Amino acid sequence: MNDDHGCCAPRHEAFVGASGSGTARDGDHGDDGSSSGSGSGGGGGGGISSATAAPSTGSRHDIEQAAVPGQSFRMGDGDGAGNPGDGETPVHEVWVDAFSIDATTVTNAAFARFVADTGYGTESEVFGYSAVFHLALAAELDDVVGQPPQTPWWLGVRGADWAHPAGPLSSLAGLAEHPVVQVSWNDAQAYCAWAGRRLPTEAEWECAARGGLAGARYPWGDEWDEGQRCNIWQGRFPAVNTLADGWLTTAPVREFEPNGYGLWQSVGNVWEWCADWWAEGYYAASPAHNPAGPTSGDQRSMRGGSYLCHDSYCNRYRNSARASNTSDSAAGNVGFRTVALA
Ligand SMILES: [Ca+2]
Ligand SMILES: [Ca+2]
Repeated sequence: MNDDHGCCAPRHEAFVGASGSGTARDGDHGDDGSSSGSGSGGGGGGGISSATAAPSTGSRHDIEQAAVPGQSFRMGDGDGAGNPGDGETPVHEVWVDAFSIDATTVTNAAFARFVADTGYGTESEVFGYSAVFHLALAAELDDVVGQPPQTPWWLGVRGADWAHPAGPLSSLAGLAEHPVVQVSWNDAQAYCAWAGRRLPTEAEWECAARGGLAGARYPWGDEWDEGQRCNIWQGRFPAVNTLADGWLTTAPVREFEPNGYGLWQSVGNVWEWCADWWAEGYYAASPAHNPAGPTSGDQRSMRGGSYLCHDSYCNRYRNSARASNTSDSAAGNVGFRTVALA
């Protein structure tokens, strides 16, 4: 557990009771743990409770695929850039079997097909609010139901959900090929169940993000060249964004250049849910073959950082960087990509 990850994406509980709005309720967490690990994804998402369960209907998932060969790689932070408490060390050798992963994160267009096909209601819709970055807010002030004191740049916004990612006055106009956001881990599981897919394990995610470059800090290598390779924050967080990379919040999923395996924007843009339970100390106990995370926990892992990352504040736009959140939390900077079932 690491509460510092609230800077990356707040827990939905951070807003509960903040305003007495009456719309926010502490829903069933809907996560019985049965779906942890690498082999899940087809079983209905492991106890989705409050949101509408999605039937498994085969695949309308049409995200381009990237093939990652089976291999052994050095997992973790080998250059000391990691944050204490994030558990990026020890670096350890890991084997992962070959897999096929989405070249981009799941888009709004793809998620819309899922919702149209199933009628699925996301957890943000059930709770009645979700987390929006303050500079992106598209809502009346009356709809701001909370603001965590430790991370005041996050606003709990009534009516914010995947189709209204910045609040009820926003829409998906122009965002069809942007990553879907405001989706919880449970929502991502429901999508996977519909698509006949699963979330990547952290090991698979990191292997894919590395793109075949052993030990590199970024998907393109070790060198940083002023934000032209990915979508993060430039300027003074959280108030001044120079937009040097062109984007305040999400960028289209094919912005910038893909890595050696053809993955786009594994670092930056949006955090990506992984299948694993989160544990800071997991690397010291990780099995060497196809590690799938701890057998239980109270948060899920996220990887890759987002448009809110900044070198001075949250340098988690790196291959080895790790974060976490509870299964029912969602925010405007968290999405996911999926992996084919074996
Ligand atoms: Ca940016
Ligand atoms: Ca990403």
